[in-house]
Amino acid sequence: MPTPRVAAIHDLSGFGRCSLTVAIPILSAMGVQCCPLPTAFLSTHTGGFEGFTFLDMTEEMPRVSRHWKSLGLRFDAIYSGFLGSERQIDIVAEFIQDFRTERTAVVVDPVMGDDGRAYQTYTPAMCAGMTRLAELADVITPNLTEAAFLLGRGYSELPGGGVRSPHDETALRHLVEDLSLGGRRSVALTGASLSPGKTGAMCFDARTGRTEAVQTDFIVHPLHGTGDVFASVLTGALVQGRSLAEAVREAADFIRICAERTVAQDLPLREGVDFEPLLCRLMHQE
Ligand code: PXL
Repeated sequence: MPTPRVAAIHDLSGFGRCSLTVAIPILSAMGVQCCPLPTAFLSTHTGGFEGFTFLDMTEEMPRVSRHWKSLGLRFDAIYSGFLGSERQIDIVAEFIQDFRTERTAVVVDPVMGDDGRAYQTYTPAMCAGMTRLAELADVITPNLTEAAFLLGRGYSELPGGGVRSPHDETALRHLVEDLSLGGRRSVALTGASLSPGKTGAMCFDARTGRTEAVQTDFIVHPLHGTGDVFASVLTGALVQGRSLAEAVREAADFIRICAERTVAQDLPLREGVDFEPLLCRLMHQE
């Protein structure tokens, strides 16, 4: 099988393990070529650090896209995450329209917020734009906060009022079905807990029409960047030809072992998931 290729549209945060500093090593370990299209360069991520720098890459992105187009590049997946400005919504939408083929998986991680609140740099207009962008996706990977934003619902209207877990299974199933836009896109809703001490994802697979829960042991919250680790492993597994449920299982299990390692060392949660020594677990023998 030729090496699959993914265009990864995320920020590059120098410290704090998220976005491209997670996506590039994870996809590489999985035997997937990652082509980064940075949305911003930050000194750290915006969750739990003060005084971070932020270089907006909006102007550069269409230039990169035009060059890649002139080279005739093709991607097995287009995977987007944290965006740096409202204008980037249209730039990423155009990128998807330009590069999407029959065999391209479009994975939109609708990064907007957590714990019921938007991230510091996200405006209401960006959140509204993210909902439009996510309509182009084959697969979305929201957390519960992002699910509320996508559906225009209050966080407190979600299963468990957003904050209490475990969540009601029927309510989670209805939620992913609502997020699927009538079965048009697949959904992996993260942070879904079906029983005490467990967490994982509730999935809707648009290919089969099936709704399925994937659960693993709950280790700790809030561990920064778990959403990025999840969506990166999921994207890697999808381009390797796995089903949505198999890809979600691999992502959830990898996060669990990384979270165990992070907590065992008592590392600051804002420094993210201590995943590097565990990358070998994502490698498959040829
Ligand atoms: O993990 C999501 C994320 C990605 N990139 C940046 C962030 C965050 C969440 O805070 O700040 C820069």
